[in-house]
Amino acid sequence: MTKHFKPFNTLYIDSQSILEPKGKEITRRLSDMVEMYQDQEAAQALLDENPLIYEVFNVEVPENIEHIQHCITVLYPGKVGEEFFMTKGHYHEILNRAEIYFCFKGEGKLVMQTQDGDYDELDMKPGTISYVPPNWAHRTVNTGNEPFVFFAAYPGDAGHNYGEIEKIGFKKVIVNEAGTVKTADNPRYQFS
Ligand code: M6P
Ligand code: ZN
Repeated sequence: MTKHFKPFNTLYIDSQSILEPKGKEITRRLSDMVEMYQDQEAAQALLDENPLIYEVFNVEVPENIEHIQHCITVLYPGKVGEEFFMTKGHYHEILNRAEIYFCFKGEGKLVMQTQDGDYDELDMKPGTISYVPPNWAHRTVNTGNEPFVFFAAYPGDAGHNYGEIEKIGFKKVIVNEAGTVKTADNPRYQFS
């Protein structure tokens, strides 16, 4: 008889921010992504405190096309200057791999772009299911005052490509402007 991969449950315990069983965790503090924020003076000033920006709790499954990677991200509230805390953001290494997000706590934006210059963003709140189609880079931004918690699932072989985004960022940045959430042009991005 063929030995199949066994089905399993994972439990996310929101009150403790833990997955059972525990998988690979990624913790990103300001020092891990300081250059990605627009206001470098504000970023440097916050470095002593080095706030925790987000944590990713991965469920361990094989990284191949037969499987579906899935994880919980907890993105904390806060700002660097006027720019809201955000994930680094990435294209998939295999560019045409899609992703699905399901938000269950907090609020934020899902910022997306393609390599040929398309840009889009979606609002996320508890209950929102967001579809990131193939070829779109994606980043989440916490625009609220509480942790923004969402589930993500994507093909097992997708991989993460941070290269270009780590240097330049997305076309747009999400900032606080007099108490409202605003999408502004990213000055580092070349507009044609
Ligand atoms: C989501 C998914 C993960 C990703 C995480 C953090 O949960 O897209 O694959 O790792 O967000 O985003 P990033 O890897 O861009 O820092
Ligand atoms: Zn992804």
